[in-house]
Amino acid sequence: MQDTPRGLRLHIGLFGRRNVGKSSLINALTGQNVSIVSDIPGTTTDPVEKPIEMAPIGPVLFVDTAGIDDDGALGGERVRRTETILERVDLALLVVGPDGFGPFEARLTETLRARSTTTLVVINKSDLGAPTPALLEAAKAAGRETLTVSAQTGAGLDVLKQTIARLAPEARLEEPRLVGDLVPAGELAVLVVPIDLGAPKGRLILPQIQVIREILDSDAMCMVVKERELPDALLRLGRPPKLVICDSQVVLKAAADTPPQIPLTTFSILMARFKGDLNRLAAGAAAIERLRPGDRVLIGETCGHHPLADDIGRVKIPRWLNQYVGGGLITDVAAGKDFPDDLSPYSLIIQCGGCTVTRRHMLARLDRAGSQGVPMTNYGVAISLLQGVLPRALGCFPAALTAFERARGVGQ
Ligand SMILES: Nc1nc2c(ncn2[C@@H]2O[C@H](COP(=O)(O)OP(=O)(O)OP(=O)(O)O)[C@@H](O)[C@H]2O)c(=O)[nH]1
Ligand SMILES: [Mg+2]
Repeated sequence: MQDTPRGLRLHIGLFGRRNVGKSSLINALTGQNVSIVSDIPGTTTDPVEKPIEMAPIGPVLFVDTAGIDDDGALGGERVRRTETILERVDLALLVVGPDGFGPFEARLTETLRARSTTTLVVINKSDLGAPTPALLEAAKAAGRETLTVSAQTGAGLDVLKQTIARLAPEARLEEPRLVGDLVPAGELAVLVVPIDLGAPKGRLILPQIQVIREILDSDAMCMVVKERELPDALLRLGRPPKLVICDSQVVLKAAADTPPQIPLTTFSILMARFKGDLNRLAAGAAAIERLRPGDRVLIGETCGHHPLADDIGRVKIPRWLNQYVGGGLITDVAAGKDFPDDLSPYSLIIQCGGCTVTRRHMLARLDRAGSQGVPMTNYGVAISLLQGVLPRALGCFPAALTAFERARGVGQ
């Protein structure tokens, strides 16, 4: 895995009416033929993503979208898909043509403003004539800054790139640290990584790599062992580690093998804090204790991986949940970027770690669940609860533990 993961790239989305030149602009900005361009409105039907290195920002992900002024059933579905992209971009380029602003741009602007997304208005096709004062006025009201460009001649594109670079730090949602604050310089963490059939061939998975990297960045140390070697590894150490971090699936054994005075958590709980909001996800886990046969649970996956025979989200978690509840649960899976708008049929949502998506995307899901009153947790928090060790695994996050205990109390 040499490439920067998508979830760590600045997401830049291009939005606007059909035919304004969004795809042309993405091609001009990336210097590549990323997206199909034509003079027929509605050329881009599905979001197109292009990861590139953009000096001086670094790794970014451009997302081209379908024009959002469509009518009719097909248009409706496209509009919906484009709007889900709105939720997860850090920076929005609202592209308009010479004929300027209409109700569609107004609606886009409103949504972007409600989400506090940094928005640049890009007036394209400047080669056809200078924008009118009325258009400039409307653009000023809609975005943080307005730029006039021509994707065709390249005019204004350098300034646009510089503006994107300047606004990138403001646009990016700050991520809390993954682990560095828990393992200070000079300290040691022991990582417990099972190598089972589910482990990818010849490599470690993203959260494990990210944890190792951040520990090294903190000038701390780590020791990586499989679950069977953990007791021996701990015995060999002259002084106890600052933290034991294990895969959720071996949390029961790791908790039993780690002396209680040594803090223990899971990779998945670290990801819950990094990508989402651990306090809300911990509170959401309390809903597991209230599940009854016949209830419906939504499993949210973000990466759309090929499911394994004993897949964690599709097989193991539903099985453990059913054992916990006494059977009869209905579980649905929302794979990839699709996540239902209407969450009301669900008593609980269990979301994967989200290592391939941005923090903004995870928070948007949490907000959607929260606004519909549906509790949401993640795989790792749920597994630790089902194994009966959640309070232990949340030991180094007192606020999350309190949120969990409080949510438990409310439900009783
Ligand atoms: N004159 C001029 N034409 C442009 C410019 N940028 C794009 N076009 C043309 O405008 C038409 C639409 O361009 P696209 O890039 O496909 O527009 P889009 O916004 O992606 O359109 P949809 O995918 O349908 O939403 C094409 O014929 C382009 O060649 C520009 O700067 N100047
Ligand atoms: Mg297009």
